[in-house]
This record gives sequence, C-alpha cells and structure tokens, in this order.
Amino acid sequence: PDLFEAPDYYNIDDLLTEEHKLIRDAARAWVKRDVSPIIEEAAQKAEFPKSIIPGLAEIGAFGPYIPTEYGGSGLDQISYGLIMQEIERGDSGVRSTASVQSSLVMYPIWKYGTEEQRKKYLPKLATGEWMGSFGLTEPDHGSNPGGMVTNFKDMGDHYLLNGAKLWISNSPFCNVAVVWAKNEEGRIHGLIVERGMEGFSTPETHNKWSLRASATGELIFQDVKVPKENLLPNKSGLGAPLGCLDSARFGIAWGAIGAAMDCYDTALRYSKERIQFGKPIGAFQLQQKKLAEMITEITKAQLLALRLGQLKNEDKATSAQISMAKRNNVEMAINIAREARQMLGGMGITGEYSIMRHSMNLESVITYEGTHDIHLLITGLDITGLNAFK
Ligand code: TGC
Ligand code: FAD
Repeated sequence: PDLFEAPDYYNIDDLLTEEHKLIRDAARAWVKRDVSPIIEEAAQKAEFPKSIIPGLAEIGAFGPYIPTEYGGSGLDQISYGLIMQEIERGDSGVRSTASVQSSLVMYPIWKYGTEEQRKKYLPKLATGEWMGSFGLTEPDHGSNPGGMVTNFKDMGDHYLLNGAKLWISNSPFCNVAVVWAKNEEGRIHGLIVERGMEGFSTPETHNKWSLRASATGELIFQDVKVPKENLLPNKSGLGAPLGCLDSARFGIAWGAIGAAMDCYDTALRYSKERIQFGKPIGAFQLQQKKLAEMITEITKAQLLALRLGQLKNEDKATSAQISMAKRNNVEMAINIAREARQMLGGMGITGEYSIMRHSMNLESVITYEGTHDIHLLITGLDITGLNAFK
C-alpha cells in the first residue's frame, strides 16, 4: 500500500486556498489509488501506462490553466503546480506526459494558434482522446535549439516539412505533434503535424535507464505535406518555443518537490522501522542529519515554488526566475533521492520502494527542459548582463 504522508513543515497549507487544497488532495488520492499500484511494473517493463490517461484528464492534468471554453480547467498557476507536484510524487515520467500535453502542446495552440485550431485540438487534448508531443530538440541541436535544421518550404497550397527531432516525450503514441521548424528565410515557426500524414514517423527510443514509464522517441519528417492551416500564426522566432518551456519548467519546479517528498517520506518511515544495533536507524545522528537536511531543503523549495506561483498568477514571473526554481528544485530532489536511497541500504536499490526509480527519473529531469548548466547560465546572464553561452 502507498502510505505517503506529505510533509508540510512550515504550514504552507495555510497559504493555499480551499480550492487549491481540494485540487491537490484529489490529485493525491488519484495517484495513491491509480498510479502507485501500477507504476513500478510499468517502469520495469519500460512501458507508458496508457490506462491512466482518463484519470490524468479527470484530475485536470491536461490544460489546468487553459480556459474552460476550450476544455481546460481554468485554474490558476498554483493549482497547476500542485497537480504537477502530486503526479511527480507518483512518477516523473507520468508528470512528463502531463507537462508535454499541457504546456508544450495545448499552451502553444492556445497562445499562438487560430480560433479554429483551438476549437479543433484543445478539447480533445484536454480529455486525453488525443495525445500530443513537442518537437524542438534535434540530434545536433539540444541546448542550442536556435541552430535547428528541420525546415519547411511554401509549396503554394501546402508546406513541405523535412527534418528530424530526437528525445521527444510521448512521440511513439502521439496523435499530434507541435513541431518547430525554419521557413525559407530561417525564421522558426510552429506547425501542427498529425499522425497519418504521409512521410511522418515516430520510432521509439529504447534502453533508457531513466524515465522508463514515459515513452520517448523521434519525430521524422520526410517530405511531409502539412496543410497551411496547421501553422501557428501568432508567434514566431525562438521565443515562441521558449515561451512554452517557461510554462513547462514552472511545472517541473513544483513536480520535483513531489519526487523529493516521496523519497523523504519513505526514508523517514523506514528509519523508524529498521532496527540495527538494537535501535531504529532513525535514532542515529548520521541518519537524522540526512532527514533534517532533506526536510529543510524541501521546505525551501516549497516556498520558492509558491512565491513563483504567485508571481506567475500576476503575470510577473521572469524566465530567469523560472530557470532558478527549475534548477534549484530538481537539484534538491536528485540529492534527496540519493541520500534517501542510501538510508534504505540494500532495500533501497529494489523496486519494493520508489526511491531508486525517482533517482533514475530525476537524471532526465535535470537534463530536459534546459540542462542544469544552461539554467545556471541563464541566471548568470540575468545578473551580470554578460552572455556566457557563446
Ligand atoms: P537567445 O538569443 O537568448 O533568445 C532567442 C529569443 O528567445 C527569447 N527568449 C525567451 N522567450 C521566452 N521565454 C524564454 N525563456 C526565453 N529565453 C529567451 C529571447 O528574448 C530572444 O527573443 P528575440 O525576440 O530577441 O529573438 O537564444 P540563444 O540561441 O542564445 O539560446 C539560449 C537559450 C536560453 C535559448 C538556450 O540556452 C536554452 O534555453 N536552451 C535549452 C533548450 C531547452 O530547454 N530545450 C528543451 C526542449 S523541450 C523538453 O526538454 C521537453 S521535456 C518535457 C517533459 O517530458 O517533461
Ligand atoms: P547537449 O546540448 O549536447 O549538452 C551536453 C552537455 O553540454 C550538457 O551537460 C550541457 O549542459 C552542456 N552544454 C551545452 N551547451 C553549453 C554551454 N553553452 N555552456 C556550458 N555547457 C553547455 N526535447 C524536446 O524537444 N521535446 C521533448 O519532449 C523532450 N523530451 C525529453 C525526454 C527525455 C527523457 C530526455 C532525456 C530529453 C528530452 N528532450 C526533449 C530533450 C532535452 O531537452 C535535451 O536533452 C536537453 O535540452 C539537452 O540537450 P542535449 O541532450 O542535446 O545535450
């Protein structure tokens, strides 16, 4: 059974509204009931558990902040963060699926799309009837997406798309992909590519040791004819995909807290039950140091995320503030996972407990949506005004 009890050392619940708590508790209960019992096996088999898609839609994980007229839940940013926290408490791979669907597929269609595109795609994405993927990264352009070579040509009545994207979450089963490509002038635009278009294929990437319950793959375009009405017209340039990333990175800053909470809670319980040298291991100072530092770091991360959520609700959060929270909170979580794993001794390496899975998952989370280094450089640029990227 999933015995998870969420830590709240600084009574942060008092800063949330009743609605926030209801949404958070519903997501928490769903993870306990429908994710925890199946997630270990899914990760071991390296399969995304498609059976949870309707549940994700039900708890509002697909488009939490997208207006209700398009099928979203019309919630605020803190609610979005809390939903991501709870899902990642279960598994980072499941949260990835929700992040991509909400912030990388629904968000650009909502923000940069036409009214027809919003009406055609958003309601089906909100229910999970259609699943989406987001193609920015290429084999030779990861941290430097502006160098992308995927391109499209105007053929009069349609566009002709060529190129390849790598490391794409949800690609193997997506119905639609929001793909970033350059036009003949080298300007980046978003295109909605649908499964079934001739020349479009989505091979899966195998042998991952991380994020095993999430499907990752390629998006390959060989002379794909994309209807002109599938171009997202309202924003172009690298800032368009990066705007989506801001929203997804915000969700990850909250999600990572969930993974850390789960590791801490598991280690705390284990430390009271596991007896060595005639005492619970939690009675030894070395183990208390680990636990005390974990709860301190979780509390700091919670406050960072909450303040960022307030700023985001007021539309005041800067990209650099989001980078700081993503970077800090993921590092916090990966460090806690590692310490917690050690506290469980040999048991910590098995699938009997969630910690090793979180630990391996977080290796992807610290790399995707901008690596740990890239977010440091974004902070560095913001505070000095000096660009150390190139
Ligand atoms: P640079 O010249 O700095 O900027 C180009 C244009 O973009 C604007 N901009 C932003 N706009 C919105 N939000 C942001 N965060 C922005 N950052 C920059 C900027 O103002 C400029 O606009 P304009 O109008 O002047 O053209 O760009 P650069 O080429 O120097 O690159 C720097 C940067 C920051 C883009 C790069 O370092 C970076 O962020 N790299 C990381 C790439 C990344 O995060 N890829 C993620 C792929 S998606 C993914 O990983 C999904 S995993 C999902 C899951 O499973 O959960
Ligand atoms: P590189 O950019 O080659 O970086 C290699 C190393 O060099 C890193 O340590 C990096 O920090 C460092 N480095 C790079 N540039 C600099 C610099 N200027 N200064 C100092 N150090 C630097 N992408 C999508 O578009 N859509 C998705 O859905 C998606 N899902 C993903 C799922 C998983 C499981 C993973 C692992 C990745 C996913 N990605 C996705 C891709 C992800 O965003 C990239 O892996 C990430 O941006 C890093 O790019 P890269 O792997 O090419 O590494």
